[in-house]
Amino acid sequence: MRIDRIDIIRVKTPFVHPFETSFTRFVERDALIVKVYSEGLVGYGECKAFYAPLYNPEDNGTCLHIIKNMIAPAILHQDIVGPAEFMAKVAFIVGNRLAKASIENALWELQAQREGKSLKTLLGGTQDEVKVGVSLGIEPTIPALLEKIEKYLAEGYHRTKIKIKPGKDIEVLREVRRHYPDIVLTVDANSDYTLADIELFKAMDDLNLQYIEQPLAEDDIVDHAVLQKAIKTPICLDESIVSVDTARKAIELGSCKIINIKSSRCGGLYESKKIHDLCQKNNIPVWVGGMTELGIGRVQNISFASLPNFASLAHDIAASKRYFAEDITLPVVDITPRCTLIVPDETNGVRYEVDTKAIDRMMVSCDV
Ligand code: OSB
Ligand code: MG
Repeated sequence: MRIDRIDIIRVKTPFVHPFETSFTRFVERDALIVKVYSEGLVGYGECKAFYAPLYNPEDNGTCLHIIKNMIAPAILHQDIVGPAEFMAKVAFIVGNRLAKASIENALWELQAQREGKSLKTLLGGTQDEVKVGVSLGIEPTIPALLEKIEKYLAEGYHRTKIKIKPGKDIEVLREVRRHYPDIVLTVDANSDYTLADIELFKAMDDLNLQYIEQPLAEDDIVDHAVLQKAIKTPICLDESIVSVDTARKAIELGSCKIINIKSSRCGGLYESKKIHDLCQKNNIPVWVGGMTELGIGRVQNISFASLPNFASLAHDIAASKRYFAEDITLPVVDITPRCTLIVPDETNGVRYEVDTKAIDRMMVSCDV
């Protein structure tokens, strides 16, 4: 497919409720949407970067620069067979995976349109619907958190994940467990601890957590291996896994028993499918992580989650209304009464269109 033109649209929209993690308190989603034009078709991609480099090393400013000044010149007016060839063409750019993934995602969309196939079919998905979990931010008080847990349990969410940070961890978790002895419960530390906190994680073994997500620093897969050997609760790596190679090393070292795959963090769906396949071979269950996506990214996550090794665990792909009052797909992503998401395919009539009017309403700037 010939790449004719790329637009980069910056949008902003408020969260319905501020989302606090160990690294920031998000009040709005500030995002880049890319629009790739090819031979009369348009493919959209959502860049998952945030307003500042607090979770990933990239942010919207660096992604805008890399897409506009490095990726676009490398592919404009060229014929590119698909995502694999795109990744080879931009391999000279070190890192910058979120920027690459946004364009890569748009190329998958274009390929789906050209071949008249769903993204699920292109990727080799096998599941018709996927299970949904909720990720809850840090709340000012335990009662406020319990209220949120109650709300999402009532909606049927299959797993409750709680963000923790030093000082707001074990007591909060014990209280949650006391109120809800049987729910599927996980925690996400977003890299805010070190091996000096090993006793804290040993204490968490009593809480029957499904996993502890990313307790230590992003580049600490050696320390994660030490921690995993010292505790029974499975460690799930998020930030540490940025490529099939980092996944292989983490598995070989025994740094985790579960991996959260965010395709954006790994440069796109092409690389991420390889991680999925590697984990399947090694009996490492995977689930699809979230980046508080708008609809375009959210829908792609649903299709990715249809791959077979994603079947056992719930995903951070909530209903859009968990984060936003307004979104950029038609229809807006919503859960079934079973708290699942139906994977769009050629036969089931589930289709999402981009709501271009909603994008226009949220737009703050546009680079062509
Ligand atoms: O660590 O999984 C994370 C949100 C922003 C940045 C990092 C993370 C998260 C979440 C929310 O946990 C996932 C979602 O519901 O989109
Ligand atoms: Mg995480």
